Amino acid sequence: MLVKTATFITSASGAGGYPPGGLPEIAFAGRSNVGKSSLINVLVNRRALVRTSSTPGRTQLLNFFAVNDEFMLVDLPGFGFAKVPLAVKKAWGPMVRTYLEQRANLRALVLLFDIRRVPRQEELQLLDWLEELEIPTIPVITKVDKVGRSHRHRQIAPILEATGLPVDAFSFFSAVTKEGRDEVWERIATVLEESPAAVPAQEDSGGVQ
Ligand SMILES: Nc1nc2c(ncn2[C@@H]2O[C@H](COP(=O)(O)OP(=O)(O)OP(=O)(O)O)[C@@H](O)[C@H]2O)c(=O)[nH]1
Ligand SMILES: [Mg+2]
Repeated sequence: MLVKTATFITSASGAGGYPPGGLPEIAFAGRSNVGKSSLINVLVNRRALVRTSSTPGRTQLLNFFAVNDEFMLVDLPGFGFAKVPLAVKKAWGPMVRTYLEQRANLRALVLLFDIRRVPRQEELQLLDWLEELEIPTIPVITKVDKVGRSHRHRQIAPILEATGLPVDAFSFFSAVTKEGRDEVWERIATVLEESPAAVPAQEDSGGVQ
């Protein structure tokens, strides 16, 4: 993917704040601190298009970024950080679920798993929603630089077991070494090529074109 431009468009919490849905979208989800924002920055070759943080729970809104004015990357709020206020924790489910249900131009969701962690209920919940709503999923195991290559397959056994997905379903990624960048782009490009058109006119929306 040749990234000519990558531009922050807007942040939103609810559907009223989403930008017009004329471009296809790829969303990124996963627990707080898993590396969603870092992955987006590596994809678009920018050190800080998306703010990253060693304090988990920083991104508590949906953030929309346009690439080449052709499609959007959407950084979804993370979940599962203990020190986040209860109100914020409770907001995560409806915020993400509403986006997944209502965003007709969503083409796929990149779901990140930390190579060192066992998936929890929220990751599995997300996988259920994606299946229910028939949203194509690109599962990515991140921070692979933290584990020696020879330990990789042993390390991911709990992820395979919890998700029920085969190892081939996952792309391995590191924001440090940039391993996996091209593969993740390829998978995104494939999804975009399969359904490049803008949002089909919707009965209840007055026909966003
Ligand atoms: N070693 C290593 N560190 C990473 C990698 N990706 C992200 N990090 C670090 O992990 C921390 C969190 O990264 P973010 O990209 O901010 O994570 P996030 O998922 O966007 O987090 P929230 O916005 O809080 O939900 C930062 O300190 C990053 O530098 C990676 O591939 N390898
Ligand atoms: Mg983030």
